[in-house]
Amino acid sequence: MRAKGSIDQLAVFGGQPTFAERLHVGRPNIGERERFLARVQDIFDRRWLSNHGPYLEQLEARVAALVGCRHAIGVANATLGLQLACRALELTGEVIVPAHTFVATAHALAWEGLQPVFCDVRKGTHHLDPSRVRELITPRTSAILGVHLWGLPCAIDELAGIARQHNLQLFFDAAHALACSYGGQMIGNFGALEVFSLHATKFVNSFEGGVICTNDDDLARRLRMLANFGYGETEFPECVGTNGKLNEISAAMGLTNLESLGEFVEVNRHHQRAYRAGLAGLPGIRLVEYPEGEDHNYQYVVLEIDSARAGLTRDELLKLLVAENVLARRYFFPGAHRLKPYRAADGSVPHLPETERLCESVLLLPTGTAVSGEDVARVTELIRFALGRGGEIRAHRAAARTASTV
Ligand code: T4K
Repeated sequence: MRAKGSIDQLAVFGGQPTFAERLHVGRPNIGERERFLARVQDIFDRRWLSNHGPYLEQLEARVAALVGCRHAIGVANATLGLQLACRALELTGEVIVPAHTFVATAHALAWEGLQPVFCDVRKGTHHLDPSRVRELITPRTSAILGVHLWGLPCAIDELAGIARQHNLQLFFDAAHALACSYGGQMIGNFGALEVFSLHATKFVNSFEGGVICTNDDDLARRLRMLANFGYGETEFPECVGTNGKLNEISAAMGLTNLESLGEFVEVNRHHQRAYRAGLAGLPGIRLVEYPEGEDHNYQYVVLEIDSARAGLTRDELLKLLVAENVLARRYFFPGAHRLKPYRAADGSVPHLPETERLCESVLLLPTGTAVSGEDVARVTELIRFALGRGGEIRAHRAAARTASTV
């Protein structure tokens, strides 16, 4: 790793990349390997590979204890978890959802024959704007699906008030929010149900996986039945169901990683602080904050770049970083409302100004246990170097372009 002395040393202009190996956003955290491998042996010895095995039971009990909820139901992934939720809640017609989210949130609805109605986020947050939610309610609306993006809770109380007033279901995509709290209570206890992701890129992973949490006994029973081909307590299926089960290897991985949760959070928190300190005072740069007094997993380092003040646009900075082997990510660009499956036939898109602004300005930086403190220091140094020389970099690029066309 080498520090840059001048802009022609930037990799984008032909210099040596700062990092010899790529730094990723979403590199998996891996807990105690020996413990996981012992569990794999156990699975082989027991010859119980799936269908509600003992490791799944342990995983579910551990998540329920962490969240403090009555039911935690392990599923194959969070997307399927959201789909099962739509079925169990018997949703119809339209569901109000943010566009500033991973496309899986919208896909889960569309896959279930529901229409996602994209809503803007509240200024200063990355979450559903309750006042805009109200405006979008029609006679066809059956539910509001909030997303706790970056593990930060959305406006749960306000959304619950709206849902009550209009007799709508309220449930949450909590893919990012395991081990996070809202008003001192753990996420997983709000709305009708909440769905966590245990995908490889999440801070606690089970390779692929998800967990649905609810305090509603009847809903839990229906969710389990739907995820198991419609089988309930009897010999024959009670309804049409699917296969949403989590296998034992995944459950063992999830369980093993949950045992290291505290350590993962600590590393994430440490990196979060180092990024904040390293980027402090840079004009046009804001790091999304994790407020004191709540539990957070700190799994995302979310940068907002105001290009007018920062000297470079988000995409210019991204290009520079990628050339240096820092694979920062534009989560989520473009907004779900602009993606092909959700664009109107006439090309029109809903008016979501705050979502558009975020989609143009957000950049996620690498964190987690695969990233070292020294890596974080180098990345912040690189960003400071680049943003302090925005004008020079643009001029250099323009000159290089002119030279190549001569
Ligand atoms: N709701 C929200 C708000 C979500 O963010 C997600 C998923 C869901 C619902 C659905 O949850 P699941 O059904 O997946 O349980 C990734 C993940 O695939 C996805 O789970 C995640 N959100 C989303 C934010 O990110 P991509 O398309 O960005 O993945 P990919 O392959 O580009 O990987 C991301 C980075 O991680 C890369 O730099 C490579 C690195 N990586 C990835 C994997 C899988 C590794 O280093 N090792 C790995 O094993 O979607």
